[in-house]
Amino acid sequence: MKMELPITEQSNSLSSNIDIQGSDGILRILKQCDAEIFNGWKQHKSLYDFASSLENLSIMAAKIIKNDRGIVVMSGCGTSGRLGFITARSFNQVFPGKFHYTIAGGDRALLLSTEAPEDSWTDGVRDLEKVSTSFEEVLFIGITCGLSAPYVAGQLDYCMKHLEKFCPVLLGFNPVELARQVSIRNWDKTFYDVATAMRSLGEPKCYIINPVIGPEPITGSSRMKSGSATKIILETLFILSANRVMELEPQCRASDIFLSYEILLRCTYLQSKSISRLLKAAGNTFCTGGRVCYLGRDTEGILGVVDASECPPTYGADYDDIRGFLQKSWSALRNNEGDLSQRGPLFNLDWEYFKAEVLPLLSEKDCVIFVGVSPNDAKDLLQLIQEKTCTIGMITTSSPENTIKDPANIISVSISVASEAIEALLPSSFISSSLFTNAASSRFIVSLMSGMCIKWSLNAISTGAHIAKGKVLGNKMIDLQVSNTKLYYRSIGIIQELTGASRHVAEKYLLLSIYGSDTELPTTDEEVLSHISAATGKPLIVPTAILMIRKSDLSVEGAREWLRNQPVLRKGLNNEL
Ligand code: S6P
Repeated sequence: MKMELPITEQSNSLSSNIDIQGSDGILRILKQCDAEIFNGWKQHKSLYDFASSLENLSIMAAKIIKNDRGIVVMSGCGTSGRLGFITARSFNQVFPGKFHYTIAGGDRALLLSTEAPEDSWTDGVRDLEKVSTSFEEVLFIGITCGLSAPYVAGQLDYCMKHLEKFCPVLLGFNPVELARQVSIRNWDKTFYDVATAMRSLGEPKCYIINPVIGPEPITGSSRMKSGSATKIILETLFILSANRVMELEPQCRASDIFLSYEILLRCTYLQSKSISRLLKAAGNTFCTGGRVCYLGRDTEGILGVVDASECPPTYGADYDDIRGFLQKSWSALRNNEGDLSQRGPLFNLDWEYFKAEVLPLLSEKDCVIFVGVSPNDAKDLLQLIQEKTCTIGMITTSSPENTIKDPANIISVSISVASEAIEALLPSSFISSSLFTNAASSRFIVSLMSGMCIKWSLNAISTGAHIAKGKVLGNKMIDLQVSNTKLYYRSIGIIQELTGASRHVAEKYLLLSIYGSDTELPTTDEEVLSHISAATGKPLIVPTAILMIRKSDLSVEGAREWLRNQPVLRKGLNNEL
């Protein structure tokens, strides 16, 4: 029997021709796909159906936050881990020291894609034990959009063995039936086993928050809709919890908060015209061999760094193709391991580093985008960038009465946040709490809202620019890195789908592309892992395999040469695919 693909790995029918759209068309499709976060998908339970579970969970969270020896831990791999980190960082401003995170691969993974540690369930357990050891009560939220990451499975299983201390929560976007059933190295459990065990235990011992929000606009790119929904759910949960801890009346409701985010989505796409101009500029930059730099500060700047960090595994991008810089660097991140800038140039985030090392290399081919900061607030730097004649953009948010005036010669995306969104997210009682001053609380809520709009805009720009560069075929990423088991099997699926080849042939050509010569198909998990380590860091693996199957007379070298001359695969094959 053929297994149904998890919804997070399915192809979205709304975006099947996204690769041949211009920038306006790309924006229109992304808008429709993002709307599914709120509208739901087919017969499945939608975001709004989880409102009451989140309200119940917020009672548990509030109890744990009030306990002197209680903490919240959020954990995940790749984007999921980064969003856990960002949420912990934000809510520590409200309840200092209460929010913690673990991320597969440690803090280096906040910046660089280290996809391999995702496969280790034991690393997950080790990291969770470390962060939770000196506490007596822990709300653990394991984020895995695909219900698939072994790192998170190990942690959830550990929590279930220690229910006297942990309340485990699984956050993801597939029904439990579609949780991953692939075996996990050195373990007798699959993700599916863990998820079904959680389901049997049920609330209030543990929670599964898994609305179905429909497939991603770029197949499998969970940084997009799933990442946005993760941010919405976590923020909703902790706004509700903060209300409870502060014993505020009236308590706000989860569905009202969801509605605010829905309004924010509309506010963002009302700026489609200007986002589209910036997307086009970034696309032109990539097509002419230039680089895109985000310059941001605070949470918005971190979202820029995160958006850039996701492009290498998703599109095979080079780390310098698109890179984020953050004012005040690591001290602004407030991460577990502190300043990592000594680890090498890729760990240098600071604007000062940008000024000294990157700015001198810029030219008219390049594009610099200010994120969450008006270039007028960085006048000296702006002038230096203007002298380099590169394209300059900015993305900011503001309340309607406080709109930022667009500076000349800058492609400006200025998202004006509707007051209805602010009102629902900012319950009056929240403002008057003694724990949080009025000004601090409204700054906090505005930064959550602004972050959401900025995430949607940046995702659209970086995705659209890679589409322009030919890194998407139909709606499939075709130059992904083959750097963990999920991506290995996803690559085989993409090759099969785009060539009609059997699974056997698709895997054979994948290995041919990795090694440049015929290789036995793996029969054990260990062999799969060694193919993954051979593939890690190698460019154009999947497009090369596709091309060799489609043009049967091409050698590996011939296919690579062909791709160097014609990076847009569909165009090169005269729309045959
Ligand atoms: C996805 C991103 C990846 C995933 C990571 C975790 O766009 O590139 O880094 O976040 O693989 O996936 P999941 O399904 O466990 O959240």
